[in-house]
Amino acid sequence: MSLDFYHGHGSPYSWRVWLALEHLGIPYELKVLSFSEKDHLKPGFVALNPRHRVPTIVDDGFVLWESLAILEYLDERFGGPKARLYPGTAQDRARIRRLIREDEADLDEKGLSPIYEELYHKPEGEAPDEARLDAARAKLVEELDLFARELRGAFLAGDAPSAADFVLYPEIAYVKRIGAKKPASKLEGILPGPIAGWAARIEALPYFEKTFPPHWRT
Ligand SMILES: N[C@@H](CCC(=O)N[C@@H](CS)C(=O)NCC(=O)O)C(=O)O
Repeated sequence: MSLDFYHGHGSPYSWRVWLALEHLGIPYELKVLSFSEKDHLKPGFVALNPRHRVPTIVDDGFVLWESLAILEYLDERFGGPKARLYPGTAQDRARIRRLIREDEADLDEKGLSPIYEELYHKPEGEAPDEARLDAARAKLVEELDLFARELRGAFLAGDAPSAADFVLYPEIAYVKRIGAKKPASKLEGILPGPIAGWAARIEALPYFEKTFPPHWRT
């Protein structure tokens, strides 16, 4: 029986799980929920996940949400000698979890999210808070530099992508998109060379294209 994967295009949390499913070669059925149609609030989905969030998976009747719990579950259940999300020794795996925590708590929460909020979530007619934008941009630059120094070969944990790469990539895709769409963000060209090169390697993965949010192509 294949695994059901409930996804929303543009959700960074869901995108990380999609990349992981592909990397591990797990057969799955993609179920795309439309946020604009409020599919996530419809009774069928809320009955599955009372927190009405993507990603959510159903594996042989077992329902799981929270992207990081899903990544660890997929690795334990389906990871093997050909592909792992948390490869290596206990120390290697602990480092991957540290990078993921830093991505969420530092790069995202203190860098990217405040920029996103200022530029996309302000009430109509309210100008972005420039001081907050500047502080968040400076934090993002600092974080990108720290992550650039965490590369270990082609990817963050060696020559194959890991859970840390799949968690970081959607954030970097947002940096690129906001930079291109909102000049006021001053994010265009902000990626340090090693991170730009790493992002290009993720984008060259054979399964990457199908995971790219279709509404971002315009
Ligand atoms: N911590 C959760 C966050 C998931 C999340 O916030 N998903 C958003 C999309 S980016 C969502 O489904 N929101 C719909 C809602 O909250 O009703 C995870 O890592 O999976």
